[in-house]
Amino acid sequence: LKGSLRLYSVASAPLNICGKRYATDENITNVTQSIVDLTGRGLHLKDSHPVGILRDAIETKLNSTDGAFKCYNEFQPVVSIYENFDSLGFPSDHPGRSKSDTYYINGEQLLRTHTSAHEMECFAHIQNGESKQSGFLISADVYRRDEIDRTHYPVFHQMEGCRLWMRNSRGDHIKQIQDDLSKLQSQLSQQKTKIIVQDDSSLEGNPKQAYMSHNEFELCSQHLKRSIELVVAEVFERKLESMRREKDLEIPSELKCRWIKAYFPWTAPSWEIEVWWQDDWLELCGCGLVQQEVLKNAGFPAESTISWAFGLGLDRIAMLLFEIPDIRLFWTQDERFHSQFQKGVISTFKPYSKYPGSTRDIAFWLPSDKDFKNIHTNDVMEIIRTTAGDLVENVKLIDQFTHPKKLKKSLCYRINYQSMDRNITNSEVNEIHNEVAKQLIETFDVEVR
Ligand code: FA5
Ligand code: MG
Repeated sequence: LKGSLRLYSVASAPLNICGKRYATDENITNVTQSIVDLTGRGLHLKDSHPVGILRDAIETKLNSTDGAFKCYNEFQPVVSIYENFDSLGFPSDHPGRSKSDTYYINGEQLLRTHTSAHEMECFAHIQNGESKQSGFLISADVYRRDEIDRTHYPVFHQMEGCRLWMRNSRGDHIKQIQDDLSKLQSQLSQQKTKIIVQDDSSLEGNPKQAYMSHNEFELCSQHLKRSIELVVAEVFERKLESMRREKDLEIPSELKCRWIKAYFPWTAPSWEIEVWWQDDWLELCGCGLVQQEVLKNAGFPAESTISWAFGLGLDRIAMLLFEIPDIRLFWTQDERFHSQFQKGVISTFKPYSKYPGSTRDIAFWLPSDKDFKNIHTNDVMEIIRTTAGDLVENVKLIDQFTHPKKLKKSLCYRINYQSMDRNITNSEVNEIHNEVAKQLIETFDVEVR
């Protein structure tokens, strides 16, 4: 296993991330320089970048009802393991913690895998009076080790949203949530696009927390669901309107959504919302009522609050709204991309050119003394990403088999090389592909077939 860590341990030198230095640990660090290079780009802050335009549209809509949300958009990507996992009640064996899924900097710090990592801190700002608002939105870049294709990139963007009410024995908060909910409902009814909701509200296997009354639970979860539906109605309405303008098509004015049961360690009950879009269900957002444990960690006395949270992925929605065919385009520096978008406008991306791709296979025997499971697909992806950067469009494991006599295992990956911005020559592809092979041999001791 030692060998497999060599590439990831970016020497034993400290890492410089967004202007700060972080100690590394050769047994833990798996952040590569190519990932460090993606930190601090702040795409969600650029008001004429699709991700930034979408963030702005959602913030504006959610704050148009009662201005309850304080917006945090500049949190740094390095957080503690405590903030990302423990404070949220992640069990110690949760798969999200594994090194094959998460970028670790050292034994205490990592690149956040979701914006929920900042929930506790923002709740604490409400608790200690630093924020006078009863809710907040957090938008940021998040990092996950993952496969490589047109909808997956190791960095994407999320928006976290939370709302909180203080409980009291007179039940003032009940009146407050009712008022807040009716404002929300009237706003939702003014949207031109009607949301048709499927909601199997069964709580089987997804129970409410015992401390809240059924009425509190109902009001708070209605407020959560209507808030998210408002976002969905607004965002898709803009898309439907631009389709009406730009395409001569019969465009529906209804949108089908469904709420389905989910599980998150720090919310109960939990749900996900999916939207029916171009003949498929698209997952947009996870959410739920916040567990008392998190609010206690933020300084609130037990059972003194009732609160909801959601976490929305911005990139997939932005790809759909702006008709962006490949997620790598968000990261390009090419002006032909950036000049197409302007603040506040959802427009359709016009591809400036389609550059041909070039496919190469790489097949190799795993070292016979090593269990096949020791090489995680995400580790192979990381090597390809580090070596070829944004010139990889797609990687697939296309074949694996075990030789019956030699008891050796073979894997074959198919890599499609393609640039978003220019033509790449055959000899350039060959050179990169050879380098990928070399890195696989050096790191995993494999035998290329
Ligand atoms: C979370 O990250 C939770 N933190 C969400 C949450 C917040 C739940 C608050 C409860 C309360 P999940 O891993 O499902 O959950 O990601 C949330 C959303 O991010 C998804 O619904 C999806 O829209 C988006 N997303 C997840 N993975 C990717 C990816 N690889 N690429 C693009 N978008 C993604
Ligand atoms: Mg999910």
